[in-house]
Amino acid sequence: MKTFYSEQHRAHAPQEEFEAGRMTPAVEVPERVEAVRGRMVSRGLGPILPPSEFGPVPALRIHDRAFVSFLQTAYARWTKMHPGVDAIPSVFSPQISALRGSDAGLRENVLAQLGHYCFDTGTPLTKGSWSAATAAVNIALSAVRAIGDGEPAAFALTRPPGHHASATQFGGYCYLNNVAIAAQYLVDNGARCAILDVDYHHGNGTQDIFYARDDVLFVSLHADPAFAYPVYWGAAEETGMGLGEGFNLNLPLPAATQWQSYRLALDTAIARIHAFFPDVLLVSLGLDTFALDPICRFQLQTLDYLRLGEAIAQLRKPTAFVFEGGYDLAHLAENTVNVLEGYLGA
Ligand code: OKP
Ligand code: ZN
Repeated sequence: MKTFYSEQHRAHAPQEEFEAGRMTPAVEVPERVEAVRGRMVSRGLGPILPPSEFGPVPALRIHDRAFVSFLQTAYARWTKMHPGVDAIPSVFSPQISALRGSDAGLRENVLAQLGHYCFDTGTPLTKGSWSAATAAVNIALSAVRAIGDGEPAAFALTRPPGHHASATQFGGYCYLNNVAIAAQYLVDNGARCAILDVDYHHGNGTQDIFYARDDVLFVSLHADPAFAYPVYWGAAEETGMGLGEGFNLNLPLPAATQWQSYRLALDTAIARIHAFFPDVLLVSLGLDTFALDPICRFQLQTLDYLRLGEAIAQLRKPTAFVFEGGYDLAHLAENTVNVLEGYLGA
């Protein structure tokens, strides 16, 4: 299996995020991807290749142009006012129309723009965020291009992750939606595709992007937003709208979910994907469902990830795995590679 990877992710190294009223150490750190890369090498899982350059157009098929240009330029503007600290919003754009201002702030003021283009305080925009995020997009695109060129499977070792980013907002450690951009690239090349999101957190950005569409199926297993991030999205009743009604399937699960019940939900997900008849499967591969994950509350074990890979292989579709979350540095690499080895061994 071909893995795509770039060192450019290292430029994005947030130190702290703001959560629950205080600054806490960042968990979405460069060591994550380096650990996985190390294990891919030691297990001999195939070549690790640099991404091709796809230019700005594929990301603009998904993301709003003003949002993208904000991401590209915001840190340089922020750092003039706040040298040496990452950009985190502290004022959010008002939602109640009667209270709206003139939007004048949005034209010039980077703080106003931050609160407009970001939906949480946990996603610092750092000096290297733009360069890492664009490399991650190229990695995801390279993986789906490899599939288009006839590879049965590919692994996009992306960082920062992408599934929380919508067309117009970043958040949840995500800036550009790698998996959505890759899916759109496939659609633009005539392939029908389904996205299976197995990250612990609901992929609200991916859901939002495809919510009114019937040409990309989104299926997600995740912690119930009643108790877990991203809190506003991920309920079972979110089934799509308009043309997209019935093409969004959320399977929220309770805290302390173990493999036995996870597997039942996975069977439901797999049956829905099967009925969609995709040409290509994209997997938003988060490993934060692991029992020892520091920020999550599921109970999957290391060997369960072999079973997860085997279950995904049952679909018998060309598959691109796109890396998302997973924060227990001690086991992340083994768990990730177990999914891929389970898939390849099935
Ligand atoms: C990104 B990905 C919970 C803090 C949540 C944001 C989590 C983003 C996860 N105590 N902060 O889906 O793994
Ligand atoms: Zn996650």
